[in-house]
Amino acid sequence: MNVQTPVNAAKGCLIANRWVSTAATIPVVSPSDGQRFTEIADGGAAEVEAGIAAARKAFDGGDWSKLTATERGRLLSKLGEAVTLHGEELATLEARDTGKPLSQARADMVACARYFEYYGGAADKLHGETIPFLSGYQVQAWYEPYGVTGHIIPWNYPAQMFGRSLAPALAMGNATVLKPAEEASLTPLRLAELAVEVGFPPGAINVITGRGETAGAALAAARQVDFLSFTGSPEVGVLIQTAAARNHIGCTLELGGKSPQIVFDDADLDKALPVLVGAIVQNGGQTCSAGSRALIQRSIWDRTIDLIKGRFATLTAASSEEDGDLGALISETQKARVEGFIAEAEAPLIARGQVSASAPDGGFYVAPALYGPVAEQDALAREEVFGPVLSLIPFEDEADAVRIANDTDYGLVAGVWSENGARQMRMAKALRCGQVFLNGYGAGGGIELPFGGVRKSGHGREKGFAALYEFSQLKTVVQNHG
Ligand code: TXE
Repeated sequence: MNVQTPVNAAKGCLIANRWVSTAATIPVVSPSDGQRFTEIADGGAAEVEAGIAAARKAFDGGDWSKLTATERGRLLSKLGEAVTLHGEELATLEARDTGKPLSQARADMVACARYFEYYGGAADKLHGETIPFLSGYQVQAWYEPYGVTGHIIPWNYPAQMFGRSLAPALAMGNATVLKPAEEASLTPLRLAELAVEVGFPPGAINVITGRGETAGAALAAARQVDFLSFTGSPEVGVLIQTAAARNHIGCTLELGGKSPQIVFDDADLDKALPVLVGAIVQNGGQTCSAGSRALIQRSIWDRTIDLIKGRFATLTAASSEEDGDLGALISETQKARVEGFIAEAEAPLIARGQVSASAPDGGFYVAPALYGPVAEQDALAREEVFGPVLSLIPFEDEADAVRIANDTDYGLVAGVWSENGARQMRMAKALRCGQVFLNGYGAGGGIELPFGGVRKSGHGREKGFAALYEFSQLKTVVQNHG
């Protein structure tokens, strides 16, 4: 692939607007061909400490702290414009670093820019409250930033996650320290560099690349951090919440899901089926909100399978440049994990897609797989595969659909397909999750829409105004003027 890594993409960690290199580095491998093509700094406790110190300085009297909300908003909007301007360069870098199709990476950059545009506009819109109280008193409640916020993000949507996690925190005036995933740090580094170019003062955005168990753990444990935002696995989510508890600070956790799409016998299948397939193929199924379970009413089971299996068999995994239905998975480890689920599947295989004949050897490709009927207790019905594997599960009626949909430890997103409006609303109320789509499925889209889960999917809400509330704390000011 004829792609040049931008010169500055891997200069080191970005601390107080300067590149800080480390002696040790982490190799960066292209998932499309398994070849190493650059390296990133292997930051550890020292770099994390320096990043936090820079953020502290920015927040406690530095130039960042002197900006008005409107000025912060302008900077965010400018960064959004810069992302749009550099969209093709960023998308190419993202596709190479993650293995996703170039068209998907381009869509990711549109979303990334949109986060900065949205929160740029929102920065001066959270007005606080006035509260009627005793006579002779004036009471106000202010939304204040926490201070230094720590952000640990995963590898599936590095550029989008950079925007989703940082933009609302910055809009509220926090100074940030970000630890991207070691598998995919290049676009976060380039985005941080663009932030410097558009004028973010030193310390507002610090990016420390490194491994989870070193840099990530140091950031989570740091006493100088006032709030943590984490997206990743439930196992590490427990570590983050424990670290936050030790320091008596709050955190938001977004930990993935086993999200159902529920298709009733009165659904418009022409509309539903392409979305059903798209929601598991997008990003190779490596999406927290992937629709990895399709619950199909038994009365339309045979017809639905006939329609879906033809489409599934044509799905092709290809190199990011070839731009197939899906790309390579992020790593050898992730490929092995997904293949493990496929090897141990107990349900009948209905259809399998393919890997493009021109996909380079050594890439981390997995052909999509469609299974059904999947028994409710099977791993495929309960565990997050995080790959292109769709499980079809039959149900009898509305009550049965609710029971099966809610019978996992996760609860992130759900889709309901039915032409019956009253049923849609009953289902929306009964489903135990953070987001419900009625006759549609967002697979994580919608910057304006509050997003987050329950139980093993995590807690707290990102996106929309909800994220501004998450990244701020209320201070109640009571004045006696009597
Ligand atoms: O996640 P990790 P992994 C799920 C998905 C996937 C599985 C494993 O099912 O197959 O998790 O992925 C940092 N202290 N999701 O192993 O390890 C790490 O460096 C602090 C769903 O990649 O949780 C990275 O930056 N940080 C999910 C981030 O945590 C630590 C997206 C995520 O990595 C750390 C990704 C530690 N001890 C995976 N250990 C979603 N919700 O979308 C690791 N990290």
